[in-house]
Amino acid sequence: MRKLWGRANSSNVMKTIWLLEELALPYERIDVGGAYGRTHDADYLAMNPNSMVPTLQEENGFTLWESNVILRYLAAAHAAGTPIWPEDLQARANIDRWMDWQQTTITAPGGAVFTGLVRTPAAQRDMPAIAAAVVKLGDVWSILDRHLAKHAYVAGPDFTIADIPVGVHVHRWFSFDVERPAQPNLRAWYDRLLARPAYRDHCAGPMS
Ligand SMILES: N[C@@H](CCC(=O)N[C@@H](CS)C(=O)NCC(=O)O)C(=O)O
Repeated sequence: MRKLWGRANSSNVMKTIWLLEELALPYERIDVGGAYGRTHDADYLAMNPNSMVPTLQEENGFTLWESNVILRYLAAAHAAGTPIWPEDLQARANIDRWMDWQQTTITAPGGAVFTGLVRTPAAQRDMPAIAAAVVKLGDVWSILDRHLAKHAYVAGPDFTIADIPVGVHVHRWFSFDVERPAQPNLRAWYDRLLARPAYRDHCAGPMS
C-alpha cells in the first residue's frame, strides 16, 4: 500500500491528501511531524533529509518529498491527459507557474499570519508584525482575485492541480479573524472548491 507520511494539519500534507482523494488512489497516512515527531529518526531521514512533511512512499519503495512535486508526480502517473494535468506543455506551464506562485508568494506572508494567529498564544503574539503580514497577504490574494475575474479555476475553466496549493491556503485566509479587502472572485472560487468533498473533508476544517 502507498504510504503518505505527515500530520493532517499541515498545509503541505493537505495538498497531497486532497489529490490522492480526488483521484481515488488508495493510501495509508502515517502521523509524523509537529507534535508527532519522528522526522529526525534515521529511517525517516533516509526518505526525506529535510526532516519535513509530507513524504510519499510508493509500494515499490520509491519515495518523494516536496508537496508540489508530489502533486505533479501523482497527476502525471494517474491523470495525464485529463483536465487535471493536460498533455499540452503550455497548459502545464500555466499550471506550474501558479503552483510555484504559492511557494514564492503566498507561503511567507501566509505562514507569518498563520503562525502568529493560530500557533502562537495570544500573550506572545507580535501584533504589529502580524498586521503587516495580513496587509501583504491581502495584497497578494488580490492578484489572484483579479485573475479569477476571468477564470473559474486558477489555470482556466477546469479544476487542475494548480488549484490545490493555493486552495489549501485560501481556506486559511477566509478563516482568519482579520479585515480582508473585497475579493469576490477569490471568494467565489473558494466556494467552488468547498463543493468538492476531498477539499471540504480534508483541507477546510478548523485550523490547528
Ligand atoms: N517545500 C516543502 C515544505 C514542507 C514543510 O514546510 N513542511 C512543514 C509542515 S507544513 C514541516 O514539515 N514542518 C515541520 C514538522 O511538521 O515537523 C513542501 O512543500 O513539501
